[in-house]
Amino acid sequence: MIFHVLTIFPEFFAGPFAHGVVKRAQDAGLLDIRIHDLRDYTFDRHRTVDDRPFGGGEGMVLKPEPIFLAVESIWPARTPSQKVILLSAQGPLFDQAAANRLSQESELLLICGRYEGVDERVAEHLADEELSIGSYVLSGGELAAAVVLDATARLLPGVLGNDTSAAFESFQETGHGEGLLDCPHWTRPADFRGWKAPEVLLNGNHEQIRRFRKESAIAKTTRLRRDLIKDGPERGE
Ligand code: 9D3
Repeated sequence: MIFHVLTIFPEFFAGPFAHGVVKRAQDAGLLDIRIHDLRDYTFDRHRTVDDRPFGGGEGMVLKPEPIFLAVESIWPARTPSQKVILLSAQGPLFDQAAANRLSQESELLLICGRYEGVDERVAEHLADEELSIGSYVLSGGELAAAVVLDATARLLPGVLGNDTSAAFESFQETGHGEGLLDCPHWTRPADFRGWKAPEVLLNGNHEQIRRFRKESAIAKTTRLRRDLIKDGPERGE
C-alpha cells in the first residue's frame, strides 16, 4: 500500500514511521510512505502556503493552489482508486471500522491541515473524505495522519503476520472483540512487590483460563468503558 502525506512539516514524520510495525512493513516492501512538502508547490519568494480568511477573523487558512497543485503533481492521471483524505477537526471520527476500510485501498494521500483550517474548496473539490481522530483540538493534522497511517498499516496482509488469504478479511479487528475490552494481562514475575498474578493463569487449566479471561474482560469493560456494554446504560452511574 502506498501512503502519500502532504504537510508543511515534513520533518515531523521522521520519528513516527522509523520504528516498530510501520518501519518493518516498509522494510518488507508491504508499505511505501512518501512525504511531500507543501511549500515545494509554491512559487513566490516566501513560499506562501497560507492567507487571511475572507470575512475576517483570527488566524490564517491554508490556500487552495499549493494543495491542488501538489495532488495533481503526485497523481498527474488520478484514478478512482487513488483516494485523498483531508485530516480536519470537522471530519467524522476515525475508528477501527474506518481503519479496516482504508486498509482495503491501494493508494491514499493524506492532507494535513494547519492554522485555523484549510480553504473549503479542498474538502469540496479535491478530497474524497474528511477525517478527525477525536473530539479534541490539535494544532494540525500531522499527528492525526500518523495515527491513521499506523492504525491502517498494521492491518495490511503480511504486516503483523496477518494472513494473506481471503479469510483474513473476516478476522479484521472490530476495535473491541465482541464489544468488550481485551482481558488484562500479566507476565513474570508472578509476585511483584507482593502483587500476585492471578493463580488461575499459572495452573495450566486452559478451560479455567478461558473463563477467567472472559470474566475479567467483562469486569474491566464495566469499570472503564460501560458505553461498550450492549443493552447497558449509555453512561455509567
Ligand atoms: C481553535 C480553532 N478551532 C475552532 C474551535 C478550529 C480548529 C482549526 C484547526 C481546530 C483544530 C484545527 C487543527 N486540527 C486539525 O487539523 C485536525 C484535528 C483536530 O484538531 N482534532 C482531531 N482530529 C484532527 S485531524 C486534523
